Amino acid sequence: MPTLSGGDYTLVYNLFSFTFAAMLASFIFFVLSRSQVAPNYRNALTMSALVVAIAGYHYFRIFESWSAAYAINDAGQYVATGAPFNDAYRYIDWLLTVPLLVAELIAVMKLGKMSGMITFRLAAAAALMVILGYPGEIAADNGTRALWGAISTIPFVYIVYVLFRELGPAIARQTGQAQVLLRNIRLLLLATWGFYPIVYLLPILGVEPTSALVAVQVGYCIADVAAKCGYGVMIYAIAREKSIAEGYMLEAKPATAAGD
Ligand code: RET
Repeated sequence: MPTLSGGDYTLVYNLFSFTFAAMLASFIFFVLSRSQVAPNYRNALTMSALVVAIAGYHYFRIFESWSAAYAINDAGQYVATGAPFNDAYRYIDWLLTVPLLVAELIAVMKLGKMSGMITFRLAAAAALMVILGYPGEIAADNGTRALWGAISTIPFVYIVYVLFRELGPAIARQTGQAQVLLRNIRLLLLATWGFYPIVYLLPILGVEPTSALVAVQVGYCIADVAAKCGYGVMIYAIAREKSIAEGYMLEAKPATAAGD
């Protein structure tokens, strides 16, 4: 681990702390929001809650691992203690959460008979993408990083293909605002997921190792908040919209006193 300036170290430290807080808050939001949607859509919100719970735990561990990996010296620089910074937490987190994220999209679309098979294909491709990316993430040389990155891009492209080609007709069948929201969430998914390989490429693109270490952590944190919390909020909006369109009434309006 390279020696870091106080600014670099605390930037990553604070961002881990913020991301952990975002996951906790999102968990509370998704759990409480379940009752706001029709029973048919509650599974999608449960999956959002699981995603941020799993991520919250892993961010806590990543945060601890970062603290243990560095110690401040007399010159105010952060030097490696020898304790390794554990990147595996992030990949285990993705391995569990990425399949759930695609599953919740399919759950909120309510595709009927098609659901099971599409979920399986997308979830399997997502898991494969993460597994194949890991050897490159921990590789010391850029050649190995590029090789595994390229292999991992194959399932990534497959996911994009399924989302934009195969799900197109199913989205076109949805009505009103739900259709607009589903088109938007698909774009959000592409934009946020597309961010990960770009961050992964930074060391290969010649970004100097210290900056690359900091930028990769900052980049993944931002992408995780958007892809888990932001995406979960959109799933909730779609579930709400569809619940209302299907005539689901949130609890009866409280009786108001005459004259109110
Ligand atoms: C890797 C390796 C390089 C090639 C590609 C990658 C894609 C990673 C993605 C991760 C998405 C993670 C999410 C986490 C949120 O819970 C593994 C960086 C294509 C797309 C959405």
